[in-house]
Amino acid sequence: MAEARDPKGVTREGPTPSDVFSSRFGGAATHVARAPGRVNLIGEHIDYNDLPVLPMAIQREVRLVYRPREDGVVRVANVDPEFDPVEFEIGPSTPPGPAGNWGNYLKAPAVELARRSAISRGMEGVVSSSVPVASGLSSSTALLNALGLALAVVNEVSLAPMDFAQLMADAERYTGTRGGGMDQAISVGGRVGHAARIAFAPLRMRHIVVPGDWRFIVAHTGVRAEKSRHAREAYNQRRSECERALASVAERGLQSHLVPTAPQGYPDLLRMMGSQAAIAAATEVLPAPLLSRFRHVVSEAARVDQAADCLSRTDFSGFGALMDDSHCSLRTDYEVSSEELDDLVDIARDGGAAGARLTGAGFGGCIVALASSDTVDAVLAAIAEQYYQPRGMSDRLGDCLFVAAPSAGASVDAL
Ligand code: NG1
Repeated sequence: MAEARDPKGVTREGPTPSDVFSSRFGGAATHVARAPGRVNLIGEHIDYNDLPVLPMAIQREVRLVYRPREDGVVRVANVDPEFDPVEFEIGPSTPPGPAGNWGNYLKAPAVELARRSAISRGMEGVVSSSVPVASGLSSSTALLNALGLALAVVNEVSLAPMDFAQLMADAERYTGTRGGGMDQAISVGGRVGHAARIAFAPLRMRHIVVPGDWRFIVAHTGVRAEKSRHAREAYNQRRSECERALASVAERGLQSHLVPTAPQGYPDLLRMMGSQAAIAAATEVLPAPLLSRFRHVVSEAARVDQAADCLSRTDFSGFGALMDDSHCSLRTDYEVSSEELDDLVDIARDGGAAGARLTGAGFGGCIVALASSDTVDAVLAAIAEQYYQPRGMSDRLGDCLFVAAPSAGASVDAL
């Protein structure tokens, strides 16, 4: 046993990945694959509607130390004893384990790679992670990307970054969540010092510099957003509500000759009708709660483009105001916030943040708040004193509260 210090300074008691590797598999790992988590700055619950989002990769990451195997077997252990070791044979129809099992996030990329190319080499490896689980920071995708990248390298499958990200997005649906493609794309394509505007169908990414004096604070409610369990149902339900809303508004558009042909998805609908006419048509045909879901999707897409502009022009208060509007829309129209998320958002704003919002899927997890290099300490102190202290969570500050650093995407290195 030793004190393991990951490269980002999160200190954990327990065996190091190399200790676990040698005791479990003998010898030493040959490579390390790493994939970062992400914080979404704005554009929530719209990636699965093929509308653009604006996240950045963060310094918290999943690391997988591994050694290739000549057979098609994958054996993976985790330094965290909460997660049992996993072993399976690579194949296009490897069945998933029970819902919520972390092994599904290891099988997912293996199955998807096996469906696309005849991969035959496996690996043995050990996972460690500094991305808090079920927090809206995309820990599941970081795990999936790290294993997927390792298997791609081991099998000499070479893909352009966005093609690989799309493959990983398709892979994640194996776990039962009908997610969008934001997390896989930013975890693959993140760039130091940059956020990225990501657009879909086809997947593409435009990096935008994060001004040097902007600080994005991430604060965890302490409530896990278990998307692999109950929150998955709520998430998938939102997605099907969006599909139903789109179908009704598109039909209305056709009937009233507002669109020449049936729109193929949200981007098409908005291109043909414009946001205002789309919301007006929705108001005529959609029942609650579909109307409010639709209003969130359309208004959030507009906010992403305005926010990308604010970022490019270093319009700090403009960006903050859009974050506030996004939270309001997620709380009232999309109904994915919680009392704890709302509390944290209020505390951050009252403490001097330019704007704050829930980030990720919601139902618990984290908020993101925008501060400047001058106000960041005051905002951090307000959150520590008013949220964590009264809840007896002050000893968990290191895990729950941090300033996100715009970081690089996934990579593999020889050890
Ligand atoms: P998180 O917060 O990691 O559960 C999920 C989806 C994203 C996106 C956001 C909401 C997955 C892997 N991730 O993220 O695609 O839809 O919710 O904006 O499904």
